[in-house]
Amino acid sequence: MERERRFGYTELPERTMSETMGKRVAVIGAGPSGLAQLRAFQSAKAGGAEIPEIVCYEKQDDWGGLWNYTWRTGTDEFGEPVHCSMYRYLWSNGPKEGLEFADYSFEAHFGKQIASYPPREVLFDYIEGRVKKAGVRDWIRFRTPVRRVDFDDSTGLFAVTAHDLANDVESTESFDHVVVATGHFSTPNVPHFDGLDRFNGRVLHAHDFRDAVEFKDKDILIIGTSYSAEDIGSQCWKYGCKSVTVSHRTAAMGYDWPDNWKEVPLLQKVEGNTCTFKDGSTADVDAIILCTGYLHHFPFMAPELCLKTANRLAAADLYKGVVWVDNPKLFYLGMQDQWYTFNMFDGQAWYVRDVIMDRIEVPDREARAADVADREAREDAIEDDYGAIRYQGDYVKELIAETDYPSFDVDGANEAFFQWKKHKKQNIMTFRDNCYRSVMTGSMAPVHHTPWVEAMDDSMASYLLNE
Ligand code: FAD
Ligand code: NA7
Repeated sequence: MERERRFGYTELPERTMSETMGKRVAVIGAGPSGLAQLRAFQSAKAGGAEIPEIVCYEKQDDWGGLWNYTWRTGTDEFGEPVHCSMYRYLWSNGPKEGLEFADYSFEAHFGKQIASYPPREVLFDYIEGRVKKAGVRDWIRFRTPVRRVDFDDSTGLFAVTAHDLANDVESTESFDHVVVATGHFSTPNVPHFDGLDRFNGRVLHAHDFRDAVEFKDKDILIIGTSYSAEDIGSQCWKYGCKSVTVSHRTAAMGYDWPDNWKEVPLLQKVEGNTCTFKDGSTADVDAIILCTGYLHHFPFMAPELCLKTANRLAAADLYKGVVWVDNPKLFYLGMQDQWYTFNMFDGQAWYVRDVIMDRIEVPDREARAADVADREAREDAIEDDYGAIRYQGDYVKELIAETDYPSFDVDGANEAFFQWKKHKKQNIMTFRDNCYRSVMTGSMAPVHHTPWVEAMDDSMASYLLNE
């Protein structure tokens, strides 16, 4: 062990070279994207194909990625940055009919159709159900963060260095392919505002928000106008905060908010508890929650392999949204801004699997770069959110058409998103009371037994009480 730590190299076991096409694949992360990759390979194996040896490295002690909730913030018991950005009482912010797996429906998992906006624990259970059934847990090395990924041009192999935290051993292994599936909503983007260092209350980023009850009877300021801002503000309102002020950089969200909400321009300065905004207006607040998004952050990737992209639909430097333009043996999953999630990750994972298994040929570098440029140009021409949903739906269609991932009615899933947007516009505090039809099974979701504003219990037991 000591030798491994000092010299940092473990020989590839001979056994593996004679098995499974002789290839080894490292999957980094066992969240929804990484698990999609494991399920993709397992489904090929179940179909009789010889698959590569798969090693999945996971930093946390369980799978599920962001859906694996922890009360911890900052660093964990090993001094690692806490991955979790989720919080208690989080219910899906979009309809489940848009994210359903095509090979494992909600009805198949729960034995009945369930309402359309499940809380976190319910979605965790659903994600876990598919991979438990697939039997891929043994492929995962838990509590093993990847520290470094390098590529050796002379051997055509990656060297992946990982730290087994429980045994405190660092070692390096060789792989033919690396799939990075570490997510991009975990490392907070934290801007500075004048006077924050002297603010007489709590300042936190959405990444560290865990429980709205903390803000009961408080006046809160939220910076940002996207999903975290909207949902954390709504949670705090639901659990009894005194007022919500939302400060925007670009534009207000413009929903018909409750009376104790207001939307204001960007924060300029903080003096004591008084916040001054760009239009000169002020608000006295007890806490400031920075819902200012996240950074794509891959400190373990060698610079020439490291994805640098804005949070957009056409992520930079990824052919077909997944293949690293400069080295097609390297893949990134789930790096796009997300309307579609779980079934898009599946489309990506099945595609990556087939590239690795030589079922799909990747074109030369010039064609790969042209593909990225085309995706960017088409994204730049999108006019509104409806266009963005169609764009990402088309991407899902494109991927699944090239593999044996079960085809599904993507236009129908788009329609669920369109309805969701309309329902939010109608009433931002009741949109989760609506239900939609599954494009996988054709059945309609039941109306949940309790309107979202009154449902304080987010447990799975409570959610599944629906007939
Ligand atoms: P993650 O879920 O982030 O998983 C990445 C995994 O990689 C983690 O398990 C992590 O521990 C591991 N990892 C990270 N670094 C390393 C390393 N160096 N070595 C080894 N392992 C590592 N999507 C929806 O569809 N519906 C929602 O309602 C919804 N709500 C959301 C709410 C919040 C607050 C956030 C932040 C996101 C939400 N999302 C939602 C989007 C979310 O991005 C996806 O649902 C999904 O979790 C992305 O999966 P992933 O596997 O790509 O990334
Ligand atoms: P997003 O969707 O990336 O949004 C980030 C928000 O933060 C957006 O409104 C930005 O405003 C705002 N922002 C970013 N930097 C600043 C600065 N410097 N000042 C003011 N405002 C800023 O992140 P979310 O956390 O909301 O959502 C991420 C995921 O979590 C998502 O998939 C959800 O499902 C949950 P802009 O509009 O750019 O002016």
